[in-house]
Amino acid sequence: MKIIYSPEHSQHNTKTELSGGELVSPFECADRMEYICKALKEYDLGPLIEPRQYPRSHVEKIHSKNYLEFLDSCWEEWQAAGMKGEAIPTAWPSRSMTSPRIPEFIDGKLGYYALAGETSIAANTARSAWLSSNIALTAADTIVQGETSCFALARPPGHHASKDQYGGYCFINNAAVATQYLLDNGFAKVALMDVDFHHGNGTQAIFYDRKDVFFSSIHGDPTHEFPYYLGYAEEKGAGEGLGYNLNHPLPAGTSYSEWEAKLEESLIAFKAYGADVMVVSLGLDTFENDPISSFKIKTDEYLKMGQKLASLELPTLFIMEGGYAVEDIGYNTANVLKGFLQ
Ligand code: SP5
Ligand code: ZN
Repeated sequence: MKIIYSPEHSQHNTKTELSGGELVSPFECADRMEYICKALKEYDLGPLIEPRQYPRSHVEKIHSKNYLEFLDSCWEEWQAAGMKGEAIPTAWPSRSMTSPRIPEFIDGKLGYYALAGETSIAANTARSAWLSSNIALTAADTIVQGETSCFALARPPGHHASKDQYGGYCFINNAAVATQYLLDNGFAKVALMDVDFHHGNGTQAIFYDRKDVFFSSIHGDPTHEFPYYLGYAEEKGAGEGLGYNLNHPLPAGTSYSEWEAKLEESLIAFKAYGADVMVVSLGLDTFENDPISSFKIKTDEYLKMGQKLASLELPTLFIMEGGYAVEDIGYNTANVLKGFLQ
């Protein structure tokens, strides 16, 4: 399986994450990629290939122009305002303040375009986000060219990013950009399976009223887990998209066998839908020792996850999302791909 990767991701190297009332070193860190590359190499899973650069128009089909402009200029504006630390929002257009106006000062813009406050922005964050989307596009192109599987080894991740909001460590929704590219290049119905521990709120929102993408997610119950405000089982799609959104919120302590029963349901729904390609938002934060999550999947069980995903027998594009047990993420990721290829 071709693996699309660039070491340039490491330019997104923020120092702070607001967590538990403290500024800690970010869970979503560059080291994650080192461990993954090492394990993929050890398992001989495929060649690492550099991404190509695609026109911005592919990303503009998913994200609004004003949001992308904000992303590109945020760090300069924050610095120009004399702020000392990394860019973190502190005020939001919350339920009691609903003016549609977008503020002009960076502090107000940050709250407008952020859906959470844990994700800091610094020099090169935007650059790395764009590079990450080019990795997803290059991988999608590999599927368009006829390969039956490909892995977009990208960071920062994407599935929390919506049309015009960042957060949850995500800026550009790589899975959504890749999905749109597949639809624009010969595929008709995309099954988008999000296996990250957190609900893929951004991806769900982007495709919620569309029937050309069936989004399904298995995740920590949002009554107790980030992103809290989306990801419930009653969210089934809207308009033409009604019936093409399937959420499986699960409690803390969920084991692999309980998790797999939900994956089975999603795969059955994808088959009935008639999907001709699958995109997997591959988060490894379902691991038993993940520092910010609460499922109990073991390293060996990721082989079964890969095998199960392969049973759908569709061309499959894997896109890297979360996973924060840095020393284990390599083997967990490699096992999914190895199981898929078996
Ligand atoms: C892509 C992805 O997996 N994003 C996850 C974003 C999670 N953001 C909220 C993190 C809350 C962490 N709480 C830490 C508790 C540590 N004991
Ligand atoms: Zn996650």
